[in-house]
Amino acid sequence: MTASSLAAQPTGQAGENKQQQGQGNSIMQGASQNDERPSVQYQLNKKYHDYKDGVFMVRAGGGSKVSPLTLFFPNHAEIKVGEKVVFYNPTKVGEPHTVTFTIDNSTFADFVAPFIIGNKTSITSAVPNANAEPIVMPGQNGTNLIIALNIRSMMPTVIDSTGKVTYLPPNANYTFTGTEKYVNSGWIWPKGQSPQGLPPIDSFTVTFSKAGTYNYYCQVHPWMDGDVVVK
Ligand SMILES: [Cu+2]
Repeated sequence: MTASSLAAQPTGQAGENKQQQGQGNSIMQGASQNDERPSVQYQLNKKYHDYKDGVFMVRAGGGSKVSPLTLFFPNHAEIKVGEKVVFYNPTKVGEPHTVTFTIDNSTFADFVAPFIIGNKTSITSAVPNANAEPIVMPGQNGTNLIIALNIRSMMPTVIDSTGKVTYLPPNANYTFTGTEKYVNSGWIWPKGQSPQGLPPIDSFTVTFSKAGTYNYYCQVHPWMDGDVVVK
């Protein structure tokens, strides 16, 4: 729209626009708790807690098909020693999230990483005639590099105080001792929406056995973060 067409707008039309805005607002006031619009979700984050019988539910993501949300709801949980937090993904489309506790910064993990392979290694798609080829590029000393998904991001993974790495089954139920360097949920998908070939993870349950503040974030959307305060 140009400035001249704006100026030419009859005053009656501007009045109609105002009326439409007013109707929109009145619908929002009557929104239900299942409403996935961002404005409603932000309000829920402040007042909505699903916490009973020692289990605190945290939504990793949410939102509608056209506006998936990259936030934890609520992003602050307060529980008692020995209680659980269950993280799950209620998004309407297949958008994954992780719940990642990086207590020792040297254990930071990205979801893709370069790996060294011999330059004679040939890589062929496992699916004949698939429209797929991995990223391979020259590395140092005559090697090649392949870019691959990082299992320590995709799968539930724990690195303990000695550096020992343990992979947990999908939908893991893990008890945090408070001495870990790294605890990760793996990629949590909305139930039934994990892509073929990836671990079908739709939740992560953590029992906290020691008082403290536990900060976490999402590896896929690093601006998503939250904490669990255990008293
Ligand atoms: Cu995320």
